Amino acid sequence: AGIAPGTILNDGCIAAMGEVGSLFEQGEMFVPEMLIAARAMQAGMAILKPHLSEDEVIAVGKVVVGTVSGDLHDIGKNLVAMMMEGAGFEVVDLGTDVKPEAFVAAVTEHSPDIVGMSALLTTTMPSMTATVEALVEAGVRDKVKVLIGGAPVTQQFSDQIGADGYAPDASSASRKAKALVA
Ligand code: B1M
Repeated sequence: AGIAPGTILNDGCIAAMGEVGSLFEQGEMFVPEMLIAARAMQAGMAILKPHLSEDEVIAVGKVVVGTVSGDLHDIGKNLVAMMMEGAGFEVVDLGTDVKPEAFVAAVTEHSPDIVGMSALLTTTMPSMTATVEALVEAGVRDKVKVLIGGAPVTQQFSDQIGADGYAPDASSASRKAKALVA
C-alpha cells in the first residue's frame, strides 16, 4: 500500500501497544491479553524487519544487548537490536532476565564496544545499577560504553548509575550507539 515500514511500526504497532498498556492500567485488559498483543507485535516485527534494515550495512561496531535480571519484556529490546543491526552494528542478543554476571561474561567473550540494557519495570531498574557495578568489579567497565533504555528509564537515572548514554526509543538508541563509538 506504499506505507513506510517506520510508519507501520510507530503509528501502528507501537501506538497499539501503548493502548494495550492503558487498558491494562484501567483494568480492562489482563496479562493473557498483554501476552497475545506481544505475540502479535513480535509477528508483525518479523515481517517488518527486512524492510527496516534494508540499507546496505558496514559493521560499525559490536553491541551486546539484553533485558536486565528479573525482567521478561523483550519487544523494545528486540526493536533496539533490530535498529542497531540496521545501522550496521553486529548485535549479540543475550535475551531476557540477564543476570549482571552474564553481561560481564558476554563482555569478556565478545569484546563489544557497547553494552545495551533494557528494563520495563521500575522494580528491575536496580538490576541496571547492579550490572554497572558488576562491570566495574570485573575490571571491564572502561572497555565498554553502557547504553540504557526502557519505558521507566530516564537520563537522570542514567547519570545516577554512571551509564554512558540513555535513549528513549529504538531509533535514537541506534543514533546514540553510533555517537558512542565515533
Ligand atoms: Co508488562 N508491564 N508486565 N508485560 N507490559 C508494562 C511494562 C506496564 C507499564 C503495564 C502497565 O501497568 N501499564 C507495567 C510496569 C509498571 C511499572 O513497573 N511501572 C507492567 C507489568 C506490571 C507487568 C507484570 C508485573 C504484570 C503481572 O504479572 N502482574 C509482568 C512482569 C513480568 C516480568 O517481566 N517479570 C508483566 C508481563 C508482561 C507480558 C509478559 C504479558 C508482556 C511482555 C511480553 C514480551 O515482552 N515478550 C507485557 C507487555 C506486552 C507490557 C506492555 C503492555 C507493552 C510493553 C511493550 O512491549 N511495549 C507494557 C505497557 C506499556 O509499555 N505501555 C507493560 C512496546 C515496546 C516497543 O516499547 O518496551 O517501551 P518499550 O521499548 C521502547 C523504549 O522503551 C525503548 O525503545 C523501544 C522502542 O521504541 N527501549 C530502549 C527499550 N529498551 C531500550 C534499550 C535501549 C534504548 C531504548 O538501550 C539499550
